[in-house]
Order: sequence, then structure tokens, then C-alpha cells
Amino acid sequence: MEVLARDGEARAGLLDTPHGRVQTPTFMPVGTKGTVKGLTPADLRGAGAGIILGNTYHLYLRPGADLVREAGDLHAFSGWDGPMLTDSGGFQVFSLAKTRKISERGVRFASVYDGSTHEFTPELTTRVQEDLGADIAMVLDECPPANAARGYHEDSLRRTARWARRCKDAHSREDQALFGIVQGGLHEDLRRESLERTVEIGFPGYAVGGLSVGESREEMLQTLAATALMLPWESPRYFMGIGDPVGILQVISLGVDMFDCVLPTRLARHGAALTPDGRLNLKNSRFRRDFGPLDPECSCETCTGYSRAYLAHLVREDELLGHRLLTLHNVHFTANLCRQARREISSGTYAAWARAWISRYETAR
Ligand code: PRF
Ligand code: ZN
Repeated sequence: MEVLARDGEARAGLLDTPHGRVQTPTFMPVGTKGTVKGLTPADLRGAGAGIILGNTYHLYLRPGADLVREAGDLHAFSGWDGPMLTDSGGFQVFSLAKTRKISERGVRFASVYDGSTHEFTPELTTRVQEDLGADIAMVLDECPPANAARGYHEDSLRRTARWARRCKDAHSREDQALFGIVQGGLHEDLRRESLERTVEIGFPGYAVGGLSVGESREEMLQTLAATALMLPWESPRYFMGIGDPVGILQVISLGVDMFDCVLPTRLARHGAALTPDGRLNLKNSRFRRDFGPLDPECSCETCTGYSRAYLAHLVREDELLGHRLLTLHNVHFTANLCRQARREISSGTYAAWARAWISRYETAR
């Protein structure tokens, strides 16, 4: 990637993919099953999404990689012709499966859909991701709970590094980038070891995995700070699984270029909207007769076309349109936050701006 501006550790840059250029830092809305729930590709584009994410775990189980490949790839199948990334499925196996068995070969698990058993090996998840055809694919990794024993993290990060090597050996699509993933829990020396092993194999981009999994914010930021400083400057850095506005601004300040999370879209489906003055729960009775816009500073379709009172009504009635309009706003809001961050980094004013932004967001009204 090309780093255009640096402000402290924060960077603004450009990431070129076969389906277009991505301005970083960038938030990737999650389209688990090949759809960002409720939004069309045109909606996503209008909301300012630069790159979206799909999940190998879900798409492998349903509708299956063969079927997606028959359509061409996930771009053709879903109608999203912009940049896309697929996660390897490792994380979903560890977070969703009640039963799973890890071996050197890979990880065996029971499907969340029908209980059928499957095994993800580095070779299989790489082939499936080649079939899905996203611009960026991820290596198969293990993401242990943050509080797992140190010895477990040690064994696990070494196995993840061996899996990363096998993924790279199995990967053959030249029009797809395969990113490595750094693990190691909250131990700075293990993070360093994981990073060195992963960088030694050599990838065009690196993700920091295994964070935002139950540890405190403090611990997360400290571990990320230590890890990010050691990552190659010229490679894109992806923080896996953060999407709350404050967390986004914090990881950007530590040099992260891309991140994903279900939070903005999931919150929307639970009736919550992100605003510069904090999260609003539209189910709260104070919105029933509030005929003003959702977020007066937002230019999205939801904020320019509908009132809080109408949205509150839709949410209370569990209407499809309510979910959709709030999702549209939360994605627009998060994309816009990243756009503002890029501007501030380019002007060299990021730290002061982020501090003021967070202070306003956290001052509950
Ligand atoms: N690994 C993978 N995907 C992930 C994570 C990880 O550690 C996380 C951790 N926050 C989210 N998504 N492959
Ligand atoms: Zn809006």
C-alpha cells in the first residue's frame, strides 16, 4: 500500500485491489453470508463503504464455494463489484462451534446449521477463498481466548504460523492477496514471536488477530501498540474485529489501516443508532414524539428523509424498513468517521481531533 500521510503513528493511505482503490483507514462492513444485512451494493456504495467482508465459514457451508464459483465469484454472485475481503473461517469455528478438535492438520467442527462435521485445513480454506474470489484472503489461524494459559498461546501461535506457511504454499491466485495473522494473546513477547514468524513467511499484508476477545480496552490497546510498532511500515495493517467509534479512533491512532466488525450493523437491527453524541436507543420513549432528524449532522438517506419519531415507530413494530434505515445510517456514520480521520491525519491534526471527538461522544446527554 501507499502511505500518503503520517501523523504520530496514524497513517492515511491507498490500497489498490483488482476491484478498485481503497482509501485507508477504512471500516469494512461485515457481510457474513454474502450480504450486509438489508443493504444492496448500491446502498453500500452510497453509504461510503470502500471494502466489505465475507466469511468463508458461512459461505463454505451455505451455499457452498462450488455454487459461488459457478456464478463466477462472490462479486458476481452478490452484485458487489467493489473491493472485498474474506476471513478464513478459523475465528468462526472457534466462536460458533460447540464441538471442535484442533490438530496439526486443521480444525474439525460441527456446522452451526445442521451439525454435520467438517474439517478446515489451511489448504481447504485457501482453496475455498480462491473460489470465493475476494481481493484479499486470510490465512487459517487459531484465535484462543485472551485468558488462555500462556503455554497454550505459545503452542497455538506456532501452529498458526505453520498453518500460515501451508496457506501461502497452497495459494495460487495472483489476482488475490493473502494476508498473514499475528496472534499471541496479551503477551508482548509472544506477539513479537508470532509477528516474526509470520513476517518471515512473507505476506502482502498483516492482521492483528486475537484481540477484542474479552480483555479490557487497556490491555487491548497496549498489546496492539506493541504489535503495530513491529509491523512492516509498507504493508497494510488490519485489526480484526473492532467497530465501535471510540475503538476505531484508538486503533487508527496506533497505525491500523483497516478493521471490521458486525457492531454497526448489528446495533442497527437492535434499534440503536450511532451519533456524534453517543449511541441512541430508538426504543427509548423519549423518541416517540421527536420529529427531528436522527443525526442532524449526517447526510445519509435516513437522516435526510425520516424523523426519529418515524424510525422509533418502525423499530417498535420491528418493521424491515426500520432495520434497513438504521443499518444504512450506521454504515454511513462509520464510513464518514473514517473519512474524517483520513482528513485529520493528512492535516496533521489527528490526535487533538480524536480526543475532542471521543470526549463529545462519551458525554452522554
Ligand atoms: N482471527 C480471524 N478472524 C477474526 C479474529 C481472529 O483472531 C478476530 C479477533 N477479534 C475477529 N475476527 N481469522
Ligand atoms: Zn445518517
